[in-house]
Amino acid sequence: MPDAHDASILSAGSYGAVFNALSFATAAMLAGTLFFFYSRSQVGFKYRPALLVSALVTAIACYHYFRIFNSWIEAHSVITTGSDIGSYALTQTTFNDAYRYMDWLLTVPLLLVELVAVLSLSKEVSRGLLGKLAVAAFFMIALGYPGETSQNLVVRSIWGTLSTIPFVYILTVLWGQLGKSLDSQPDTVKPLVKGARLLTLASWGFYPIAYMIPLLGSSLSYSGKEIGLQVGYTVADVIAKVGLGVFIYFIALAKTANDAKTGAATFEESSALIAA
Ligand SMILES: *C/C=C(C)/C=C/C=C(C)/C=C/C1=C(C)CCCC1(C)C
Repeated sequence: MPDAHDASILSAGSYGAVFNALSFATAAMLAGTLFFFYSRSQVGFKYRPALLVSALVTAIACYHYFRIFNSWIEAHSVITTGSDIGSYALTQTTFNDAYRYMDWLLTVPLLLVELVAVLSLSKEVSRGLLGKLAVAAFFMIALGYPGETSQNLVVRSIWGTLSTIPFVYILTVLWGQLGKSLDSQPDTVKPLVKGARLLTLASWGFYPIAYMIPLLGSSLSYSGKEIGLQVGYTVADVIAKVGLGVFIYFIALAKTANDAKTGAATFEESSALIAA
């Protein structure tokens, strides 16, 4: 039985904070999936794939959050005797960090598809851009993982720094390309594109910050590190996936309305919109 000085004990409040964050994210991802999937019919045909990709991202994340949530439960058990009664101790089952990284390997390239779709580039140019960004995303995630699973803070810092190189590359390219696209976006769409750009920068920027929390050193308890990391990644995930999806939905809606006005919509679309 662990004693009161055991660094790996979680208070009921700390355990609950992560438990609730994971549960909330599972629900948010499910709600996002249903919303993005069923709102496709409200936008023009060419914008539907982007909404479908949003739904795929949240569906994949919903599955992983369900697994992470269960892993969190299995990795801790409530202490029933002694002075720490009511707190939580680690069990023999280790909490599985790999679910998040597996999730990112799938969802980050799909989020890049959503963001590049907003640019309305020609097929060839967007394919080339997406290829470069996807390769960078792979390295960002693959280089972060060895640091995430290491207990050694020096090792964590080195991998974290290496992972930051492709990370900065991705954000710089996206920021520039989205900025360049503003000139060709309809007026009603411009503020939405700016919003999507800011939301992406802010939410993606949150991951390396959460990653650095355990680097605050030995002064931080197991519970402090684990809460910072898990709640931090969870909040960032909900904003980066559901939040971006909502922006993509509004961008698609505004572009659909604009196409109808300028006559760029197909005949079927125009009549469907008039009927609606
Ligand atoms: C839906 C999931 C998303 C948008 C995940 C994004 C993840 C990152 C931007 C992760 C970045 C990292 C660094 C820049 C350095 C430290 C290691 C990572 C992998 C946490």
